[in-house]
Amino acid sequence: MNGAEALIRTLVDAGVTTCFTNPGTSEMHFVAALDSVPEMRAVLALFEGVATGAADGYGRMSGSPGATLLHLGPGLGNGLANLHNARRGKVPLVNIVGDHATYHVKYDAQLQSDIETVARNVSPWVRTSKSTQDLTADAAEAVAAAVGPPGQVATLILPADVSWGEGAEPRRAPELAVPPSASAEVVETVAKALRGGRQAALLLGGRTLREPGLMAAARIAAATGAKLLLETFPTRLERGAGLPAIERLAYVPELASVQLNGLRYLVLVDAKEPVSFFAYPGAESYLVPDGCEVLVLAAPDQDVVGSLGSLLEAIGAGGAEPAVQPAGRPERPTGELTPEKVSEAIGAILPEGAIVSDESVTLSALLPVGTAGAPRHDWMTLTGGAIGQGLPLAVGAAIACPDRPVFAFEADGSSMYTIQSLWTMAREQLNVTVLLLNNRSYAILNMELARVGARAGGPKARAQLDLGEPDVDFAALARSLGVPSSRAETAEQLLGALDRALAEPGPHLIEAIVPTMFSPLQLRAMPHALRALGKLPRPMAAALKRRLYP
Ligand SMILES: Cc1ncc(C[n+]2csc(CCOP(=O)(O)OP(=O)(O)O)c2C)c(N)n1
Repeated sequence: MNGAEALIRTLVDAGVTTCFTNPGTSEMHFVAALDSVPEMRAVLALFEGVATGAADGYGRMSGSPGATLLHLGPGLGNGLANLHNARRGKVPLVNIVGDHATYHVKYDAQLQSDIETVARNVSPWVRTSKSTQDLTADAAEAVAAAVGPPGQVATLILPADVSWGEGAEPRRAPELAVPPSASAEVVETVAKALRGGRQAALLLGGRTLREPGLMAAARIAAATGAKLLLETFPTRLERGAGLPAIERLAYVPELASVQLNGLRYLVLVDAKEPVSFFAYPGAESYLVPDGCEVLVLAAPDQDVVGSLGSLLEAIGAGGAEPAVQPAGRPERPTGELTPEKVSEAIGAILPEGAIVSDESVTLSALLPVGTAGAPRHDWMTLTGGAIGQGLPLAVGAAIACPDRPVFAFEADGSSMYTIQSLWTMAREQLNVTVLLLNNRSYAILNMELARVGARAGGPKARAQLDLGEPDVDFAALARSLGVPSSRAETAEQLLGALDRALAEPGPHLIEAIVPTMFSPLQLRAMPHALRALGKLPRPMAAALKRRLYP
């Protein structure tokens, strides 16, 4: 066997069975070897950011690492933003990056670059394989590193001669280590804090956001009166009727502060201490209130769900009745489209078992509201804040779960970073409904412009945030990439298009023309209103926060 064949066989034996590719000359032996290992599915992406984001979506939904095949430093660099999102989401991912043959490096040919330095930013495990004989052991180690926990990006750099060299043998991945649970002492400390009758909250993240973790946390909350919060940008959240409906920590730090205000204990379970997404002049970066003690029940490298189970037992809350979301859908909306009606329309149709990739940016505060009581579904968010993730994530999720309907709620500006995803959806005939939310603006940046205290934007500043002139015709763009499309300006048109998309197999794009969430007047008032919120009495601030950010 040559190196490439043995490498692919090793990956498949370790459970890595899908590779999202954008190859070049240095990866040709890998490409040629694909046909010798039928269990490996290879999916072509027309930009590396699509390949890396799709591998992320695949990993989130299958639980096994997705692989990429990228072309040297520039190819890896093109895929970096979505690898960053995968890193932040603690998603297992194996990056295979082709390189020049080892003996060619010294000539500094055109595509020569320092691949390891590019990789290091997103990938704690990086290795350049030195020989065909070492390659499969390196690959097995890469898979184990990617799986974790915590899940991570592992980058295996594959020189062309290591790939084409003969005499390689497939290797089995090492047994995965069993992650440790929280110690009895930690469990007792947390149980004591929760039982003490003082204001306490559990902040849940990462792998706790599936049914077993959510149910255990909801029972603990029912027994102790502790508050439950979710991290702001979950990697994969199970939600809907019958599951605990837990408040997400708000993106806007003033609103998050209202949620955290008055806490005596904050218990972290696979989550980080809350900090503001950005710094704003005169505002706090660290959001844990003074006088609040942070306790870590379980860190990302531990058995986080098992640790919640131990806490449940220590509290004796196993029989407690968890508060769960009742079933219920909004009425089908009618008339001119508004952000609220988009949320209601989705809530009215979201089918059982749907998978949502949410990159709706300003609308992402509203869309979860309409869908709260819909049948059970999974919700994936922009874990690292680097836009251009939503469409590739939907590609990967649809490949991981071919029997489930996938939705991409996608803001117009963000979509244009990785719009090539539509072509892969068409080629692979993926069951993805893209709801393209077109407000012809980088709307959230208008809000940020007001909030950072920059002076009111002049025409040049405004032009950097406006996406009109020319308007992108997303329906036409989708058709040109092979995806059937339609445009909706009313709620009736949107619902009709959603019904059609669900009835037919394969991908669809619905371009919804939606006004921006905030008027210029609201934007101007926002910084003052948010500042005033912090000065209100706690119950009043909390009630107001719920209206602003449900
Ligand atoms: C890779 C990357 N580039 C740029 C940004 C900065 N950025 C954040 S939001 C945004 C615009 C979002 O606009 P759109 O997707 O249309 O959503 P809207 O705000 O209109 O809802 C930009 C450019 C980013 N977060 N990530």
